[in-house]
Amino acid sequence: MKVLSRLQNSVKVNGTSFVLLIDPDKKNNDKIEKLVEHANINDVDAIFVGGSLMMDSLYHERIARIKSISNIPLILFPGGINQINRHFDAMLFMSLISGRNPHYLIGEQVLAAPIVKDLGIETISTGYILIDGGSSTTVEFISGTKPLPTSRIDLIMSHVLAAQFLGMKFLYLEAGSGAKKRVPNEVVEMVAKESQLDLIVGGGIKTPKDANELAQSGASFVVVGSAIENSIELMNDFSSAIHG
Ligand code: 1GP
Repeated sequence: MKVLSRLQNSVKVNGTSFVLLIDPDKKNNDKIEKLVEHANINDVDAIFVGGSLMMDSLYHERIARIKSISNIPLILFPGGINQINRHFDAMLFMSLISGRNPHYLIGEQVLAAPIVKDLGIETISTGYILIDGGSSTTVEFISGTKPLPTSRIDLIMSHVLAAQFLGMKFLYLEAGSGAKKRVPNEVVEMVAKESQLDLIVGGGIKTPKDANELAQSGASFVVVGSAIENSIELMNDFSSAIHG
């Protein structure tokens, strides 16, 4: 079964899925194997791998290593085309629709498309929306786009509906890695209620309680990166909080 159908079925049957985000930068070199081994036994539904910046040239070796020890679907959450390789089971084929920088709306995708076809990686069409998380984030800086304010639910909903009408499968509400404030429950509730997209929520989710609230609010996928990178022993608590 394709990764997209597998993930969607799991959400339908089991409710909200738990996604572990691994930043494959060298700062995590010693941690990566541990993270994957813990994920294998803590009911993690998918692993996203991605980051805005890579500070060394060993990225592709790290992905090969992750793939070789993981029992979980490995999905590229791309920061750029240089992160594509044959080790992924699928990739989020994303457009940063909350911004107006043409390079991240369609430029990167055009450069990536022939490589993706050549490698035969499954693509999951995803609308990516940056939401203000109370601090400036790397993704904001690199993409040169401003996040949408949480008070402008009309603006957020217009972007969400545009993604739906364009035929995207997933909608990623992103506060940015390490954000001060995660996406608020009310925003997730509204988007889940008013759209038919599978909703991924991530950025600044610091506690299992936060993750549980987002699952209750209607997120299909809750993504946790930094909090688990900092305290790997929290993985099991996050898993229980998200799966309910
Ligand atoms: C970032 O949504 C992810 O793209 C995860 O963010 O590292 O803050 O969990 P954190």
